[in-house]
Amino acid sequence: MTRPRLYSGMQPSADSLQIGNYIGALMQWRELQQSYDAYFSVVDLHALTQPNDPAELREKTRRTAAQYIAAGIEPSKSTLYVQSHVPQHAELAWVLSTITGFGEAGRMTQFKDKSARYGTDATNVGLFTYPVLMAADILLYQTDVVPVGDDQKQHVELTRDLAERFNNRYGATFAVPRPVIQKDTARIFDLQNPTAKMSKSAESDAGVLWMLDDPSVSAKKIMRAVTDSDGSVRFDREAKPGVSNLLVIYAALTGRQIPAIEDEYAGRGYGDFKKGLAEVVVGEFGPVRDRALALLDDRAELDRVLAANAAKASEVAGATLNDVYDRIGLLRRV
Ligand code: AQP
Repeated sequence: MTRPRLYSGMQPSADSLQIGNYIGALMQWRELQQSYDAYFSVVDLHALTQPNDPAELREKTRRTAAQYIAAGIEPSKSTLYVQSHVPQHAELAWVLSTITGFGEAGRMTQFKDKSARYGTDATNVGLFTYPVLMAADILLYQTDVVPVGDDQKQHVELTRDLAERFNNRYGATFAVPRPVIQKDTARIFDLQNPTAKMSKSAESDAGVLWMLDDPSVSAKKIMRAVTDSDGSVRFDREAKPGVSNLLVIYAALTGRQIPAIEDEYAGRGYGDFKKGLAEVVVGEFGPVRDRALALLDDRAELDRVLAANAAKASEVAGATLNDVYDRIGLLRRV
């Protein structure tokens, strides 16, 4: 029986992923690859919507791929590749942009937020068409399921609309994907500013736990995490966002339930709790970090794995794009 297909990706927007990426995405990808025919890409074309130093972008791309593998994505089981290695992504994005309304793209809240933040002059057209490229990523592989955070749900809805529009106009071409929204509990917040999402592009490093941080640095950041003056280890998102965030991290990494952790630390204060969490974090990420660094020590082998996976992805993507070109009436080169 063929397995349903799944697509997801991350931007190579930092030297290291942060543990929100791990808990919110990679841990789930690792599980899902067992039951889905999974495609995981490092979306370097999307990362071009931000300013990049060319050498750094190349480095971040390799590092992101190495961290996928170190976190348990198996390149022999899943198709793990770099987006720009498969040129059909950019080609299909162009076609889809011609059936996307200007107003429709303008309603995307991520674009509205980012363009408001950067100002008109610093907002590029790529940021505007970002969701169209994302639609192309997904539709090229006849994807059934897209695991995303709540913030990306609107982009998957647009993808569905574009797939249905194209199918209605030109006949059944694309599978219409459905989003699988990660649970809210999978959302990790900044340790210093626990109402803001932990993010690769956070302004300050102190609130971000990087997957490739030295273990002693991670432990220090946890010990300095913002809490409150109440003193009890208790989950209350509204009143105790800092402690609640730490509890969510603890529970996600250990697979334990939050009430059991609250019981364990009842009456013991934040120092003990943070020490316990630091041990959990170091225990989880120490081996991941070692594996990622070992993979980065043999770049030729990493590049070979990425090339083989890109070749596999290109076969599927090429077949979809050929079909699209035929249906819309492009004269094919003989
Ligand atoms: N704090 C988070 N908690 C839970 N999940 C998170 N993800 C990101 N941050 C958290 C999930 O990780 C994946 C990464 O997607 P991305 O790299 O395309 O961009 P993003 O969501 O914008 O992630 P960052 O780390 O905040 O990157 P920058 O700073 O570059 O924008 C997604 O599945 C996301 O849900």
